[in-house]
Amino acid sequence: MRSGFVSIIGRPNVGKSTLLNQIINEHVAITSNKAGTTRNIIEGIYNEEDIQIVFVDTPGIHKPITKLGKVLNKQASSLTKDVDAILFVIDAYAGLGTGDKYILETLKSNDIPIILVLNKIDMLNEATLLQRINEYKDIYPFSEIVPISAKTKDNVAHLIEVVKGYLKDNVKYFDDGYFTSSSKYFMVSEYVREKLLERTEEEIPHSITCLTTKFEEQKDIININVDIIVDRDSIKKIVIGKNGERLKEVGILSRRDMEKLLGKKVYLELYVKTIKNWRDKERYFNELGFKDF
Ligand SMILES: Nc1nc2c(ncn2[C@@H]2O[C@H](COP(=O)(O)OP(=O)(O)OP(=O)(O)O)[C@@H](O)[C@H]2O)c(=O)[nH]1
Ligand SMILES: [Mg+2]
Repeated sequence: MRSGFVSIIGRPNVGKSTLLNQIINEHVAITSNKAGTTRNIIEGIYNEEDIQIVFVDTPGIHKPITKLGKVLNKQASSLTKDVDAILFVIDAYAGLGTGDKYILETLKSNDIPIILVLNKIDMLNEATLLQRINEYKDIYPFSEIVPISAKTKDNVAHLIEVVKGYLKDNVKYFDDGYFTSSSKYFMVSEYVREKLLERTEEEIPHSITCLTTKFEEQKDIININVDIIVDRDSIKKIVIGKNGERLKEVGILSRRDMEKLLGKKVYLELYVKTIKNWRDKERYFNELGFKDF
C-alpha cells in the first residue's frame, strides 16, 4: 500500500478544480471562468489497488481585498505543509506573471517537492509551450515539469503516474467508495453557487454565498432547500432574474447535478436572502459549516 497527500496550489482561474475533477472523475469541486471560484479546501480521493492519493484543491492565491480573501489565502497557504508533494498549477496560455512569483516566493522555505503543472496546453502550440517551460524552470528548482490540459484530460494520467513516485505513507486514510471528504450538504450548496457563477457577470458572483438549510431524505426523493445569500437587494433582483427566469434555470441545472451525485430524485427549493456585508462577517464563511448560521 502506498498513499499520501498532494495539494493543488496556484493563482485563481488556472484550472486547479477542473484538474481535481478530472483526476477523481467526479464533480467534487465547482469550476467557473471567474477568478475566485473555490472558497474551501476540497479533498478528492484517488483510489487504485494498493494506492490512495488525497488531492487537496485550494482557493487560488491572490492579493486579498476583503476578509474573505484573507481567509482564502490563509487556507491555501496552510496546505503547503505536511503534504508529500505540491502541484503548482499555472495557466500556460497566460504565462508567467507576478502572481506566480509571489506564490513561489512563499513556497521557497519548504523542502516539499513541487511539481510544475503547465495547464491549458490545448490553447497553445508546441513552440510557445517550450518557451513557457523555459520561463518557469529558471525561477524555481521544480522536481518535475508536466504539461497537461485539464479540460481535455490530455496527459492527466501521466501526471498521476508522476505523483505516485512521491507518496511516502502506507496507510489507507479513507475506505473504498469515498471520493471526497466534503459533506453532501456542502456539495449541493456548491452546485447552486456554480450555476450562479456561470450565469452572472463581474463582481456579482463574489457577493453570493450558498447554504443548505434542509436536506430531508425520503424513500424515493430528497427534499433540499438552499439559501442564496447576497450582499444587496439589487443583486437579489439579478439572481432572481426577469420573471424569476434566472433562478428557475439555476434550480433546474443544479438539481440535475444533485441527482447525479446522490443517485436519487431531488426536490429543490431555492431562497434568495439579503444579508449586508456577509463577506466581512466571519461567521458567514467559517470554513465548510458556516456554522453559526
Ligand atoms: N482551455 C482550457 N481551459 C481550462 C483548462 N482547465 C481549466 N480551464 C478553464 O479555466 C477556468 C477556470 O477553471 P477552474 O478549475 O475553476 O480554476 P481554479 O484554478 O480552480 O480557479 P479558482 O478556484 O478561482 O482558484 C474555467 O473556465 C475552466 O473551464 C484547460 O486545460 N484548457
Ligand atoms: Mg477552484
